[in-house]
Amino acid sequence: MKRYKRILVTSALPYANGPIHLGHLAGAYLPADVYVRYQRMQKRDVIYICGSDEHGVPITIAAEKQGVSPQNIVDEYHQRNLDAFDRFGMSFDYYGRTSSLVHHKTSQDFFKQLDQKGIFNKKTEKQLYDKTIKMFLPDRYVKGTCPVCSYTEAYGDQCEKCGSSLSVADLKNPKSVLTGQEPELKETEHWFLPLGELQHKIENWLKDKKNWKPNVIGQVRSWLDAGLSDRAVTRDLNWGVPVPHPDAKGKVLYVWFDAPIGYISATKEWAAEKGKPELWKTYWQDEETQLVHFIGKDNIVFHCIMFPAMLMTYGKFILPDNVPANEFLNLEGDKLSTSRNYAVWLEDYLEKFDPDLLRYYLTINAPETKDSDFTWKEFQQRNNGELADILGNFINRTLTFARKRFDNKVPAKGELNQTDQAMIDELRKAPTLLGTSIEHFELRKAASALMNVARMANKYFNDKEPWKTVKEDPEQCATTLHICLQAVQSLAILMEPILPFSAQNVWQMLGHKDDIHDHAWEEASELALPVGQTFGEIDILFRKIEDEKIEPEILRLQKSKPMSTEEEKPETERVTIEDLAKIQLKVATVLQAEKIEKADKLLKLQIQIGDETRQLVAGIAKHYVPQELVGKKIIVVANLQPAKIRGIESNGMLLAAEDEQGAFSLLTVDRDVDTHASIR
Ligand code: B3M
Ligand code: ZN
Repeated sequence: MKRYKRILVTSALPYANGPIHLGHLAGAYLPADVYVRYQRMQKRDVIYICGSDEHGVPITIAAEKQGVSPQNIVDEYHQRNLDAFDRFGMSFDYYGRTSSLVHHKTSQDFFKQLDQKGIFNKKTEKQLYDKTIKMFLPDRYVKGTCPVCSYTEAYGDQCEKCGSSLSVADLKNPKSVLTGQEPELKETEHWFLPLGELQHKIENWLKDKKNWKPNVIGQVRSWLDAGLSDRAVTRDLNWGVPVPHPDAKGKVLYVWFDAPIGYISATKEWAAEKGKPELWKTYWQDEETQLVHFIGKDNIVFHCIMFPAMLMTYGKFILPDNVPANEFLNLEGDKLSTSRNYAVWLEDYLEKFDPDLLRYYLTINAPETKDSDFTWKEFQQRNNGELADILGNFINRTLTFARKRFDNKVPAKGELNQTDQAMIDELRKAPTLLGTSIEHFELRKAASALMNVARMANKYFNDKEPWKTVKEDPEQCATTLHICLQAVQSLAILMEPILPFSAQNVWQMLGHKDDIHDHAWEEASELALPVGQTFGEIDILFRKIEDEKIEPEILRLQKSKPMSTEEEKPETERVTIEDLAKIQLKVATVLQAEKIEKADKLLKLQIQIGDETRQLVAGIAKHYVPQELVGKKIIVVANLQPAKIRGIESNGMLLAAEDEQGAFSLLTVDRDVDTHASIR
């Protein structure tokens, strides 16, 4: 395998439209961090670049939902995600954001360069257009009836009910999500990257990628076998990098054109921050750089076909040496779903558990070649049965025994017997064993190998019986503890990439005053812990996790677990009188009604129920003007959990009826009962 002068590592830029969850970590971020930490311990020239992906429809949809601007959304989540990553031990050298000026300029330069080379094909095509708001509609902005399962709320690109991926032309009676109007087809011109014409170059570049993961090569092969087609690199959107072309008014760069360029602009920002603004070129434009993209499998086509095609046609840039994409992480046997809050959010996790426990479990259970499953029970078992009982136990019993029996210092070793030598040989081999796995992106294997070193060390401790030899053969006992302490030091170095926080803790327990990162990977085989060194504060490294800490997490997920089709409640399911009693229906009078800015389906109502006034938000703006509601008696569910809709508190829900023809009416009373009335 070619040895490069330097390594440039990137991980996929997370959309800044929501918090980070375990699926993100297992897919792209944690594997990259483990790999980079290892390369740093090998004292190699390596930089780790990431950042927020702040354009595209995911951002504008989040903004629409919350009734705020896209900039508000990205400002919030860029910082929240960066903070959460930092607490999780992600060691980026730079974490940029694609709304930055440097990124806008870099992306526009990239586009102009390709355009001046005549790379793009310009084509006119018909797209759905909402004439009410004069906006072309991206797929997620169109809803209609799914042609496969007749679900009436299917999106233009996917039906969430049957999972079919759709093209917007497939939808029956499409409606604009923003106005509810029927969109019309309107011509618009876009710039296309001619991937079809570039296919032979891409195939030629890929042909020597023999060390790529089979799941990655397999997916790329199927794209190539199907024949690549041109990809539009511009969009009719008002949020994104404006297209630098006189004919492109109102158009922005397609998010998957500008986002990968985000790796380059973030490297530019990193170099400028170091006071060496030209340094980025050494990483991106020198063949002695090994470029590695860590991503999830849904991003393979963009990192193995589209971005390399862009880099090739621009010229001067290096191409990815490897793209070790991971598969997906499932949750308690089901697919993660952010829309249903069926996820474990990193921020929530960090409120309750230490980062290293999750780093270990997501590494040893990583979805490297197939999807894997996160369960809280296995998380607990891996912590209790491996981190605590094997690794932590060995370190703690060694240090406490040496503190008690050898005056809190490292004892000198005496003559070695076969068992001693065998343990020393294992320690000498360990850095290469783990290092080779990491170099080949087999991090599950590296995590297992780390735990096996700790298993062997525990066995060595047990076989040597220092609790006996301390009386019967003190020199033998000293040799045992000397070797065990060397094993503790080796384990501290070997665990650093996966368990960085614990590694530093062990380093300090051994009495070192410096930072473990000042040391090198190979020291794990040198057994160089000095005789006579005094230990630092000794503490339990991994505490057991009790059931009562895990159960609430399991319960929370069960509540938002997606209902499988057979469990889906049939329409005619009967409810009991007790079920009905749980719902508190009340008569209310509308005191005030007003529209909500930028949310033309919603009205904000102040209502009176008995002696209480409260506010609720209702999606009735299409059917009622505010003034006609004042004084009206309506029926509300009074004991519904309060919610925030577009950032506005809504406390309750009014009842209304709508028929197939779209006729809509609020439920009300036909006689003048007052608002103290209870409904039965
Ligand atoms: N923002 C994240 C995703 O598709 C996407 C990655 C961009 S990497 C240049 O999950
Ligand atoms: Zn469907």
